[in-house]
Amino acid sequence: MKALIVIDVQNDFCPGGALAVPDGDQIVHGINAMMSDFDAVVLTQDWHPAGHSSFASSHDAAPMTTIEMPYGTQVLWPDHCIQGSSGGAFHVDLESDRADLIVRKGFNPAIDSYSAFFENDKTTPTGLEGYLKTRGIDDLTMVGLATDFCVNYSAVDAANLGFNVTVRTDLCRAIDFAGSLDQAIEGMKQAGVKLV
Ligand code: VGL
Ligand code: ZN
Repeated sequence: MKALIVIDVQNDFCPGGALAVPDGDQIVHGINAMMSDFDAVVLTQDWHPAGHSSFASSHDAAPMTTIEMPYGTQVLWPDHCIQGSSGGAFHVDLESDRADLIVRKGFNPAIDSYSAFFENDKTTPTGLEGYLKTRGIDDLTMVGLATDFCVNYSAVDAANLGFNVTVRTDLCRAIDFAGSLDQAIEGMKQAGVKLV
């Protein structure tokens, strides 16, 4: 059984949003067109409380700088995807009604969560592994935003959990900050993720 995992296709990651990914909105129609090819469609939604610890504004720091957190280095982002805000909503053209499951992540004020499977401490699970495995799903295709952060972390975790993982790079877009895209591609390849 196979699932399409659609990562964070939300207004704040699209042009005009708080953490806009270049051309982030260009993938939406291609993603909609794929949905009927899968046994399950899962959407993820970055979903932070106001004042989240991944926000530069919470540390009196400039966006796109880094700090050390108890779980490792954390990039500090502009405020984005605040719970219930229009920036946190899915892109209006994404056919979100077709989702079997919506996974929200990043709701813990003290820990960021790029991956759909684990928070950035790499131990706190979101529950998605259990959902997929209990539905008999072993094959995942990932698309969405951003290639070098949430798609990357989700794909590597999924491969490490034993799923067969393909990333459709044509249906992803990257932030590409300080070499993050090249690093992400290398890391995904090493984890056994198929990039097509
Ligand atoms: C993401 C940075 C912060 C993503 C989420 O969806 O790639 N990036 N929060
Ligand atoms: Zn976030």
